[in-house]
Amino acid sequence: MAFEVPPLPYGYNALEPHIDEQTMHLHHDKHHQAYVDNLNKALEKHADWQKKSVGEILRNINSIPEDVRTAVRNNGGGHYNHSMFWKIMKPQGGGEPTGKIAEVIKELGGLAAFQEKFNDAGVKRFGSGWAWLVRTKAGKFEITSTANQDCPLMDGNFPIMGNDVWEHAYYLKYQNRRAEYLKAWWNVVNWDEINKRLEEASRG
Ligand code: MN3
Repeated sequence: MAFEVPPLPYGYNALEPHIDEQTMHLHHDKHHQAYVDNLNKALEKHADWQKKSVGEILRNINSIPEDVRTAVRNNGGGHYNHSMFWKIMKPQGGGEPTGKIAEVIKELGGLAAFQEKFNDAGVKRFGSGWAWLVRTKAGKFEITSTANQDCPLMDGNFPIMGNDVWEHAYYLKYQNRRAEYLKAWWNVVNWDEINKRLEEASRG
């Protein structure tokens, strides 16, 4: 069974005006599809790895055969990160966090401080990458960022939520104004889904 791009859980225009329809089409149908195609291609001759989940592959990235490790890192990371990304957004999202994630955010200084730190991680990520809230292997919550399509799972940390700061995620609407995109993104955040990921992280 080859890896597949999951369908968007809402319409392509559902996140307007914060994320525009054309960006969603290109981002989901072209960029994510390319990561999946290239991941499948990289694992073509490695049938044992094709059976694993992409999360399992990323947690064991250093055991991936060396000839395809970089391709799997980039494209497996791209597949996992984007599969999460579509789900942690929704139309009419945002607002105050609910459930357990509200407690975590309170511990991190409250919503305004949390958003500021998270956005700062995104703005300061040079080039392409992601801003994250992770649960570290030691059980701590940290705001961080990664380069390219690297995923916190590769370091044994669990990605609770992440925002894509590659130019393809925002350039059509926001051009070079990454900070503006990061701010607007909070209007489409899906706290219910983030709570599910938090639960998954706690289960270990
Ligand atoms: Mn992307």
